[in-house]
Amino acid sequence: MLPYTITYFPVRGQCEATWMLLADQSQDWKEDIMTKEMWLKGDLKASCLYGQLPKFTDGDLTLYQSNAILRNLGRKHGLCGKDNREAALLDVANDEVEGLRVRYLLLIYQSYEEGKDQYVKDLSTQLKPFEILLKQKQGGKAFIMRDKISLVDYNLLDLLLVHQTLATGYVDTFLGLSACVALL
Ligand code: GSN
Repeated sequence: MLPYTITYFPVRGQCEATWMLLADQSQDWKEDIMTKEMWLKGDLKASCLYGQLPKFTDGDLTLYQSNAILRNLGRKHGLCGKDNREAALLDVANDEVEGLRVRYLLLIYQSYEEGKDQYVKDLSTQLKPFEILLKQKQGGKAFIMRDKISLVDYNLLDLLLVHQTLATGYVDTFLGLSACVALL
């Protein structure tokens, strides 16, 4: 039996960072793909604690909330820093990634036509903190925690790739960020 099962829709959405983490860490997992038609039947939604996907199971452990799933895998696979101090700094960075993800989702779902130009103009301010973190690179590696990959790098990479699609080539103007994309 595979250790992990992830139930989600056939999109990258809130699951891509988790899938990248698992693949990069050479972990196997079972994908339980939920089509819109299956979801609209309502049974699974009713059974989910918060009525939403992704749903993650590891034996008798069931989790919801993409960031909680990511952090759980981070703890299991040594991707949360080497001590409490690094774990705390990674928490800050991950919350920052989540903040930008929420802004992005609001743009896409609520104000794309009228909001895109301003959003792209503001991107340099939004992405600057990540560039500063990644520029601390060591040993030729550009990760949030210097030379050791963490759960936040997968989350950030997914977000950067999404923004590459939104504003083609824009992320390449950030040296540290493009290094992160290239290295991962
Ligand atoms: O990060 C998380 O897992 C949650 N804070 C959000 C989960 C979520 O928004 N799930 C959506 C699909 S992903 N995004 O757009 C979901 O399950 N939608 C279906 C529904 O009936 O709400």
